[in-house]
Amino acid sequence: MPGSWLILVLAVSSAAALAHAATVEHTFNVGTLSWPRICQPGNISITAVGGVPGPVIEAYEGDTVVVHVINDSPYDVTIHWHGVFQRGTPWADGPSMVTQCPIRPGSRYTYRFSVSGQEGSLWWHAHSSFLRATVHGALIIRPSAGAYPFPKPDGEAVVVLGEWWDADIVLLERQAFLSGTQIPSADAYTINGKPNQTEKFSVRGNSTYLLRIINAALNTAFFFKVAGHTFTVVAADASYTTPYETDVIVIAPGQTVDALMAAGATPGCYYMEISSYQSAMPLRLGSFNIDVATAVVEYVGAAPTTDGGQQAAPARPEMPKPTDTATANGFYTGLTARVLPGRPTVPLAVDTRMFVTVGLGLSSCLPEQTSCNRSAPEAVATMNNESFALPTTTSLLDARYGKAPGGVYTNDFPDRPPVAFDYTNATGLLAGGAAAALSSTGRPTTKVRALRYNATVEVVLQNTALLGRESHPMHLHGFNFFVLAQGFGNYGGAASEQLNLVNPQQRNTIAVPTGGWVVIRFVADNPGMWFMHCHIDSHLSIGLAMVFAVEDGPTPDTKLPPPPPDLPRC
Ligand SMILES: *[C@@H]1O[C@H](CO)[C@@H](O)[C@H](O)[C@H]1NC(C)=O
Ligand SMILES: *[C@@H]1O[C@H](CO)[C@@H](O)[C@H](O)[C@H]1NC(C)=O
Ligand SMILES: *[C@@H]1O[C@H](CO)[C@@H](O)[C@H](O)[C@H]1NC(C)=O
Ligand SMILES: *[C@@H]1O[C@H](CO)[C@@H](O)[C@H](O)[C@H]1NC(C)=O
Ligand SMILES: *[C@@H]1O[C@H](CO)[C@@H](O)[C@H](O)[C@H]1NC(C)=O
Ligand SMILES: *[C@@H]1O[C@H](CO)[C@@H](O)[C@H](O)[C@H]1NC(C)=O
Ligand SMILES: *[C@@H]1O[C@H](CO)[C@@H](O)[C@H](O)[C@H]1NC(C)=O
Ligand SMILES: [Cu+2]
Repeated sequence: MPGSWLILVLAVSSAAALAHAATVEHTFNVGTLSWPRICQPGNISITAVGGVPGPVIEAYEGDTVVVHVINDSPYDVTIHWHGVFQRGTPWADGPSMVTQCPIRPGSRYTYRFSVSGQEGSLWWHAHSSFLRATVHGALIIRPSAGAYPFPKPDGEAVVVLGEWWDADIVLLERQAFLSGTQIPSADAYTINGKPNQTEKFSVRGNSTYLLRIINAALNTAFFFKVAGHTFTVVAADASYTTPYETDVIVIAPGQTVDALMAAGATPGCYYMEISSYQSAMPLRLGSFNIDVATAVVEYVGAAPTTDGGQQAAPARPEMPKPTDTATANGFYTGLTARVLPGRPTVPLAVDTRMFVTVGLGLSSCLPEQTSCNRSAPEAVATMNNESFALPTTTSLLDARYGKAPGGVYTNDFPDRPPVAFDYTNATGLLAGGAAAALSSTGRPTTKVRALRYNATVEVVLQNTALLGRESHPMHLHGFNFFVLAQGFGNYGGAASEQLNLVNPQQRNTIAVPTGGWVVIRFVADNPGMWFMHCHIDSHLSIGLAMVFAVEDGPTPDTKLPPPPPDLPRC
């Protein structure tokens, strides 16, 4: 019975940021909490920082953030500050075994970094095992000058979208690994940690609210609507966008969207609703939760609306179908950057070009997968036919800093797939045998791509249809990138595809279209070891990742700093 687990009282202290405060300090007690189940009565033990979602970190651009993490949970933990550039502080990025060894149970570690050159909504989350499911929260960066480049909203709300399992997520992950299967689909979707029909937002009529929407779900992209209301998207991944009017927001795991919502409807109650976007083709019925999650948007002081004497139910929005790729694509491609003076512009001369396939293929069980069906193939995820494994004894950044990559990683992540093929034609793939040729039979490897300091890097991410096509939200640590173009089918090369070099959206996580491609570009001016991976945890755990090793620059402040003295050891 889970109730017999050790229940700790968690204290979360925070010094609220005053305008222009230099340092924002928090203490995160990662511990075991007793938390209400969603699908059955009673509580379950979860790992969290005070609750789900955890505390909001609020800072002003230029502030220093200090977070003391005390690990009172039974699991190894690290925290990643999703979207924060970590310029000069690559050791604070957080992915386990990439930039640090995990914080062991009973240990603590203090993250210190500054939030400079970016404004908007970001978030923090565990970056070890699947703990992100319950260990996450918002990280808000307000403009230091106090002014947004859009009309000041009357209020704002953090809206964290999540997935919930009435189970210990680390145990589910372990079982999935041993059996070579995926974890079951979520028991429910949540809004600010709350199940269907429980979260409430109060608004005043004729007011405008800034919604800071964060997709913290492990494995699911969402459609987001509010009945009777439309939105003006003003930022995505903490990068300002040209105001974009829409009645539906689409958000993949890892992404954030800042949207203004005018509370201009007839005063009353309206449902906010999320439903899943299922990009996998062929659609695997039964592999996802078809439920929705709703929250109530209630106008303050509105007389209860009645329907023949009965109190009327709030209006519900009409959600797109789960397979509505046209709506997802319309939103994803509709965003462009709001070009502001002093902000980065697209670098025009490219130094390093890569063409990287991303997708799922087939493999066979590893010896340590003791309950795996050895007569059936299992899913594996690859980039350019390489399936990524984290090192186990030394973090990548440690190995790089100590100039001892031997046995930890190799510098040979390929710039192209081993064979060129008709990437997105499932019929052709089976007929031509490419699926078999690109099925990974070996063990996953730890290959990184070295980048010269300050190189301009362009990467085409090409989805494959080897084992069905699917939209993969690819997240790059340490940088924002410009999204120059995206489309369906096979990438045809810069000559035939129109690149937006004027006002492309900037992101840290891009949903590569299902059966399609995207072109991204960034300047490698941040020395470190930077993870690029699918933000669907069930794909990351089967290898959908690689690492950029950005080399040192010419000056002292462009060289890898030494590790903080209290960095956890393996
Ligand atoms: C269940 O969890 C809630 C929320 O954390 C808590 O208030 C309540 O005391 C818990 N109930 C039990 C029986 O532990
Ligand atoms: C909103 O503004 C309109 C026009 O000024 C006014 O008629 C209406 O009463 C206002 N509604 C609320 C809820 O304040
Ligand atoms: C979620 O809430 C909506 C709105 O009340 C309701 O119609 C729907 O049946 C609920 N769904 C589930 C799975 O409970
Ligand atoms: C293992 O896979 C084989 C081949 O797909 C299948 O026939 C068999 O039923 C599977 N065994 C179990 C225990 O699922
Ligand atoms: C896909 O491949 C099949 C078999 O090679 C071929 O007949 C078909 O024309 C291809 N489809 C497209 C759209 O190229
Ligand atoms: C893809 O990788 C596997 C090892 O995982 C290897 O056996 C196979 O030959 C590779 N495919 C090609 C076309 O190189
Ligand atoms: C980085 O590259 C830009 C553009 O190519 C150049 O102007 C700048 O001087 C470079 N900086 C360093 C430190 O090499
Ligand atoms: Cu993925």
